[in-house]
Amino acid sequence: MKKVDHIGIAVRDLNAVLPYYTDTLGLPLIKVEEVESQKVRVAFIDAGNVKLELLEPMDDESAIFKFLEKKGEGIHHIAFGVVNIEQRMEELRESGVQLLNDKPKPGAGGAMVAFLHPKSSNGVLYELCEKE
Ligand code: CMX
Repeated sequence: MKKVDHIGIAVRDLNAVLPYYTDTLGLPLIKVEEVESQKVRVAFIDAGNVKLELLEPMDDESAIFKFLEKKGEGIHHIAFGVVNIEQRMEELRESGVQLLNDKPKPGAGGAMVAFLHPKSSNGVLYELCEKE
């Protein structure tokens, strides 16, 4: 793993929470985008050494919708930057880690992403993310 790239935070209403981050906490907004493959609208916030990814569900099929229903707003996942995602996935599989994707999927910011099941990561949903 290179380092933590971002921390994912589930929110019900992106526009409603953004001023807390940008005005109250005074953190710069990097960008807002829709990630069709994950059915989420996301905002990336620059928190210095790490980014915060605020995730709003686009519909009730989104994993974030289900998370909000069960657990409410809060920290959803931690994403590690990796250099070669396919290789890293294979190594983790060989170590007995359960992956939630067979292959990497397109994620936010043009990255390729894959998730590790929280059941095989001691209760934490981890994401691997490879950027060009
Ligand atoms: N962190 C930690 N544990 C989590 C979790 C999370 N974010 N989401 C679910 N869980 C736990 C549940 O609490 C549950 O545990 P218990 O059985 O002890 O109650 C277990 O995982 C299964 O949860 P579930 O609600 O029955 O299963 P779901 O159908 O909600 O699936 C998960 C959960 C993680 C497999 C699914 O959300 C998934 O495939 N996630 C990967 C994709 C994703 O999260 N996309 C959104 C982010 C996109 C982005 O960053 O762009």
